[in-house]
Amino acid sequence: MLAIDLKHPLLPRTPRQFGLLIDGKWRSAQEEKVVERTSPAHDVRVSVYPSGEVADAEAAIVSARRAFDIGPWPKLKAAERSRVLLRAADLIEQRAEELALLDTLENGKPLTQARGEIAGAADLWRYAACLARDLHGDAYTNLGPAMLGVVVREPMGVIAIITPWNFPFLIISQKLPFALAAGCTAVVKPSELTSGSTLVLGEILLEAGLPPGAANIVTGSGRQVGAAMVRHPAVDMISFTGSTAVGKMTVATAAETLKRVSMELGGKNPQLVFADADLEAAVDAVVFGIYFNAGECCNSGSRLLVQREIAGTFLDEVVARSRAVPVGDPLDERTKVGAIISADHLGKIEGYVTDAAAAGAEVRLGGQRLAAERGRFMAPTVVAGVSPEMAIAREEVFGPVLAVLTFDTVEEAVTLANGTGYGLSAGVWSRDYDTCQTAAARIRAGTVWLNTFMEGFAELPFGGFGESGIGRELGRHAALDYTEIKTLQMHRGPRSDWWLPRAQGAQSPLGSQATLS
Ligand code: TXE
Repeated sequence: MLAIDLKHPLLPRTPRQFGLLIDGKWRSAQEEKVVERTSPAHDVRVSVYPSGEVADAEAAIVSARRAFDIGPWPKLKAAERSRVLLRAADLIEQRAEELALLDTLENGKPLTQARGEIAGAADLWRYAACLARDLHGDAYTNLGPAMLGVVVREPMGVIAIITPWNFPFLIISQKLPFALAAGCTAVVKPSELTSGSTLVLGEILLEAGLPPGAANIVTGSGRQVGAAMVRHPAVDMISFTGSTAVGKMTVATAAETLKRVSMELGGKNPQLVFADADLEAAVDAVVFGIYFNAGECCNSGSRLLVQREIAGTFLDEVVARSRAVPVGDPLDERTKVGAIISADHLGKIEGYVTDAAAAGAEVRLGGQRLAAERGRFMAPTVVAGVSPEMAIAREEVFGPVLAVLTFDTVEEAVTLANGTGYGLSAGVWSRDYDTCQTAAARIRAGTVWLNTFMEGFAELPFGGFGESGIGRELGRHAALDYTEIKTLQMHRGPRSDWWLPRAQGAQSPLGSQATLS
């Protein structure tokens, strides 16, 4: 039975109350309804946010539109925008413990891990601040002596940002600072399960000097607030992270007003382990890859594809190390895997394992929820003997459940790797250069890690092929995605090219003389 410490000094005695941020002011929802969040690890009420309605979303959009059309945000010099983003990064660091604790209490992730995410998020705000200073277009001087072509990049406009519950503060920090760096204004809707840290970010942005309306935050359900943002004609672009199902719906609705979309959706990411790999490093990465964030991670390495000649011993070691993973109270600093986000989600995870077993797979470890004094926890689970057509091999389980398949050749490994509709990321483990390069070239995924897994850098683009999404976050592309291109064609010198030909030296009643240059 997992022990949960209800007397932990970091557990709040009373839930924290939040408001909506609209036009630089905090307010309650128009209908004064609220959403209460209970810690999935402790069953204690930790946060209360307004349950926004369509009218709140509309007020936020009007504010963001005004802040874009009238300014001042899009009209500021990049250096001034950059300074606000840098101040925000400093304030994020000053309030890091508070932000990490909120994400831990609302999501159930280990506090030690949440601290790392907040530090990573501050780095993203700084990186976006750098990009703000270097966003520029192109000049074409090769169009002949009479023409200068200038391609300018302008801010895209009002961005609706919709985020999920698995990395609340990190994911908003993969979007909002880049949109702001480009000069856009935003309306943000965090997940109704984990809105706390995003609302604290609102306080930080006001303190950092972001003008009213440049970033608005409306909490509430996806169906009400999120859908209203996607439909609204005054929104120019949607940046969404969440399920593939809602992502597809969002793209369809956004098409009615031809909004730009950036979609970061699910994954069913394989780790390919070849017999010649550094198996010690590979086994550690496999265990990390599936249990990090309790497997509630789009990049989770949820499929292990292992070469048949080492499959037996490698799998034994995966199982042994999985058994040793410390699951428990997220406030305990020794914990590596915390609670599952919701009761429904835990049931869904267990369902995948039950169905796989019924279809003939072998549950080598775990397979069900763990007995705990409070909260909801899933046992680290290893399912072997999985075949490619099983749901556990194709669908995103989003839990600490590893599906194991075997292969003989590089060809077969690549076919298995590409055998789902997703294409977010993959890991390849081999000491052979050719194996690594061949696999990396042929795997259809936005990121391929070679002899490492799930490392992330602000500089490197992140996003998916196929049903894993549209567009890229992070890297230079992130800020460019929030710009619109405008072409300026500038004639210089006297005209020499007339639509209706004119005689050399002919006088015009307009006072000009036709000249040939
Ligand atoms: O996601 P949703 P859920 C996957 C993962 C998980 C599954 C369901 O497989 O098991 O999705 O999670 C908002 N219009 N991922 O239900 O519903 C919603 O309020 C506009 C992968 O939480 O997609 C939230 O803010 N918005 C993923 C956000 O969309 C709507 C991370 C995501 O919620 C909406 C999370 C609507 N009609 C889950 N309906 C990843 N890529 O990392 C909901 N929302």
